[in-house]
Amino acid sequence: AAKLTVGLVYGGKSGEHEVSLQTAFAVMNAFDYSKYEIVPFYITKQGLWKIGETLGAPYSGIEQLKLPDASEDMNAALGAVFSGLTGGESAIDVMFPLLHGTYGEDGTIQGLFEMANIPYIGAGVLASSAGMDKVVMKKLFAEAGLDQCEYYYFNLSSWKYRSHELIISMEDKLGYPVFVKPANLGSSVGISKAVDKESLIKAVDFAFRYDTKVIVEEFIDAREVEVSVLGNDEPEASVPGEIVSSGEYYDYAAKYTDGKSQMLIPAPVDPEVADRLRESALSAFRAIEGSGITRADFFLRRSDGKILINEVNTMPGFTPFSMYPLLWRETGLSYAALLDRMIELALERYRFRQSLKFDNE
Ligand code: G1L
Repeated sequence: AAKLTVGLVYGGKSGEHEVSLQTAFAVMNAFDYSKYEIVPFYITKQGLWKIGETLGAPYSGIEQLKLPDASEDMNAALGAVFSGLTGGESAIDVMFPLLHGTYGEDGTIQGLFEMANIPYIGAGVLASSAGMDKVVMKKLFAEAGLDQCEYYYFNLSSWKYRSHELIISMEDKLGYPVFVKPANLGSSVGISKAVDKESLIKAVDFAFRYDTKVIVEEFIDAREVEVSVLGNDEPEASVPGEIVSSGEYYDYAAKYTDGKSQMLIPAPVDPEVADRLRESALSAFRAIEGSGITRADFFLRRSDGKILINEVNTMPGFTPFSMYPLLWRETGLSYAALLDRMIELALERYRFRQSLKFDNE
């Protein structure tokens, strides 16, 4: 059979540009080149697209991912990729968007692929944007009956004109300490902790530098556990893993480290707790109408052992040493097998949606 052409899209305008390059390099090296050929798409920090030659083998180093300046040929090749916009057939069978943040993870690049009629891996437009907005996500979780921490949110104009009332309501509802975050960011910028009114005001002003909507969450003394979910209409959940901040860790067999913290895989929790975590991860996936993959992040409250959903991530860390693939490896699915499955799921979702009628013909 002919090889499947996978478009690997990486780089991007976000602060995660370098992480994206490293991830793209890992993914590129894991593909089975007897089944796939790769077309690299590099998005520069300025947001410009560059396309590379079709690859039958991985690049030998990360630097090669930074493609040369655009040429006429390159622009023609990009035109062929997006020929679906003018009624043609794309040169790409499936796109793999490896992009973090407000340009790529929030549903915009998924919308571009939808309009160009190209299948793509991972969450669709709705789940991607819902997963990027902490407030929308919490509302969907509440609707699905998932337990979560207490929170409060407001926009910039309420803060400008009614900050006094907001602070009083917040203090009543959440107490201190609290975490203050921009509502719309995937990464950790703009986040700070507040312990009293003065630091709360500072934290809110700081968060408003990154977004026009801010969310304030109660502090929970809890363990952090995560579950990987894979699938479309019948998703499956991995074993849970635990994140332990350095210092807390002492002795555990399967430990991995990502620099700042350690991962315990599987998480040392009772089988009954593990089952409930997996069930909740599937509910969270369904709540945001996920497809392909998501990582569901939970708090296990120390005082009473209660499971609280924190968030889902439709574009989790994805090197072979990241939590998402490691949890699948522990569950019996290798990194390469995971890539195969993600591509299958992308094509399955595309075919299913193709068969729907989108107009009144
Ligand atoms: F497309 C998938 F599979 F959904 C997908 C896309 C992006 C999975 C994981 C990621 N992750 C990232 O892009 C990143 C967090 C490594 C970018 Cl910085």
